Amino acid sequence: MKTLIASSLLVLAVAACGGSGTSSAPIGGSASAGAAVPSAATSPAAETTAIVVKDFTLDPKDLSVDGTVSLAVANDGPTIHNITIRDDAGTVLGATKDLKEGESETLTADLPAGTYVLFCSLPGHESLGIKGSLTVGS
Ligand SMILES: [Cu+2]
Repeated sequence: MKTLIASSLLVLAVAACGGSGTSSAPIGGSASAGAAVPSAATSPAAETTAIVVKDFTLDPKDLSVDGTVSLAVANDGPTIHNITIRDDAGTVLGATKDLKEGESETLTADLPAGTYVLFCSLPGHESLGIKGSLTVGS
């Protein structure tokens, strides 16, 4: 009897967890904003770099940018991931939201020249391989 109760609780817990993870409006990655007006007169430094995060890899893993950091992060795998930037001291300097498969977000940050870590802040994901480096030039 005890084990029966315990296992039904477990099923409930698993169901609740799975439910929150899968229910979502079908927001596709295809809805492009298309509002960016290219203007040569304004800051030419914001060059966007595309990053694909997928279970459990980051591509590319090592990035170098000059000027403003602008990363177009796309999740191409079934596991939710974010991309977070931290410095040597462990201070978080920017992050995307948690992206589901097919979602994307552009992460911009104005960082001093230096080397930073890119990683997913969800538990265990960094050690599983969602980790890379970001070198910011002047
Ligand atoms: Cu992750």
